[in-house]
Amino acid sequence: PGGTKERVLTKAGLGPLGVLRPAQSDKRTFGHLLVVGGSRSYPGAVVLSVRAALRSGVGLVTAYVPERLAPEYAARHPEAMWVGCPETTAGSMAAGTVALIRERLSRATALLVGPGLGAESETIGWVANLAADSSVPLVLDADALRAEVVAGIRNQAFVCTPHAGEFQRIGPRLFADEKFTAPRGVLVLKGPMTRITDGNTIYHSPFGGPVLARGGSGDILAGLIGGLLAQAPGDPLLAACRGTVWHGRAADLLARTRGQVAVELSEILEQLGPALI
Ligand code: NPW
Ligand code: AMP
Ligand code: MG
Repeated sequence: PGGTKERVLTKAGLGPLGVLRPAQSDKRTFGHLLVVGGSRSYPGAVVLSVRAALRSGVGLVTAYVPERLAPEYAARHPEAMWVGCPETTAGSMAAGTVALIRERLSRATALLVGPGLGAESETIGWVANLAADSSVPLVLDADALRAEVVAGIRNQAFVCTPHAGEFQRIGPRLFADEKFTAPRGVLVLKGPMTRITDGNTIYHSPFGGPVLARGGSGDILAGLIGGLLAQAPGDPLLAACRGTVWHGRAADLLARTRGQVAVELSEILEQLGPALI
C-alpha cells in the first residue's frame, strides 16, 4: 500500500542477543516454546526446528510429534520434552493431539506449528481449531500455511513464514487482511531476498545465500523464530527480524568456512553462536 516504509536489516538487528544472560534467571525467565510437527512422511523437519529452537536461548521446548517417532527423538535430543501423540493410519498426528497440547498451553509463551506436519485433512482440521483459539502467540510454517488455518486466527499475535509456493497456496489476498497490521500479524516471505512485514514497514534481509537452497532451511528458521518469540511474546516483528538475520548470518558463515556445496544443513546450527559475534 502507498506510504509503506522500506528498510534493510543489518547485523545491528540482532540487538543484544549475544550478550550474557542475567545472573538472576532460571529456565522460566526465557519462555517456553511448544513445537507441533512431524509425520511418517516428513520425520526430519521437526527435529531441525526443535534443534534450532534449543539454540535460540529459549528456556523450555516441548515438542508434540507422532507417538512412534517420539522415543528416538527423545534419545537423540533429550534437551527437549517430546510428547508422543496419537497417529492417523497414514502417520500424521490425529485429532486427539489437540487435547494433549491444550494441557500445557497455559504454561507456554509461544506455539510453532507446521514443520513436517503433513497435509492430511484430519490434521489440518485440528490445527485450524488450535490456531483459532490459541492463548499464546503463534508461528505458522510449512504445512500449517493454509488459508483455513490463517483465516481463523483471532486476536493472538502471529508470524507466518511462507516460501513463494506457500504464499500462493494461502492466497496473497488473505495477507492484505487487517489482521496483518502491527502489532499482531507478521509475514516473513522467504526467498533469495527474504522480506518481512507487519503491514507498516517492509524489512529486507540481505543475509543468507544459496547455501540455504536445500530442504530443511525453513524448518530451522521457524524453530529460531519460535524460540525468539517465546522469549519476547509481545513482539512478533522483533522475533521475525532477529530470527531471519540470525539464520542468514549463520548461513553466510557456513558458506564462508565450509563452502556452499558439500555441507549439511545441521551445520548451520553450529554457526548460530559465531553468528552473534
Ligand atoms: P512443487 O510441487 O514442489 O513444484 P510443499 P515443501 C511449491 C517438510 N520438509 N518457491 C510447491 O511446488 C516441510 O516442513 C521436510 C516457490 C508446491 O506447489 C513440510 O512439512 C524436510 N514454490 C513439507 O516438507 C526437509 C515452492 O509450493 C507448494 C517452493 C512440505 O514442504 C524439506 C507447496 O509446497 C521440507 O522442509 C519455493 N521455494 N518450494 C525433512 N528433512 O524432513 C515449494 N514450492 O510441497 O507443501 O512444500 O516446502 O516441500
Ligand atoms: P523452506 O523452503 O521453507 O525450506 O525455506 C527456505 C529457506 O532458505 C528460507 O529462509 C529462504 O529464504 C532460504 N533460501 C532458499 N534459497 C535461498 C537463496 N538462493 N538465497 C538465500 N536464501 C535462500
Ligand atoms: Mg519450509
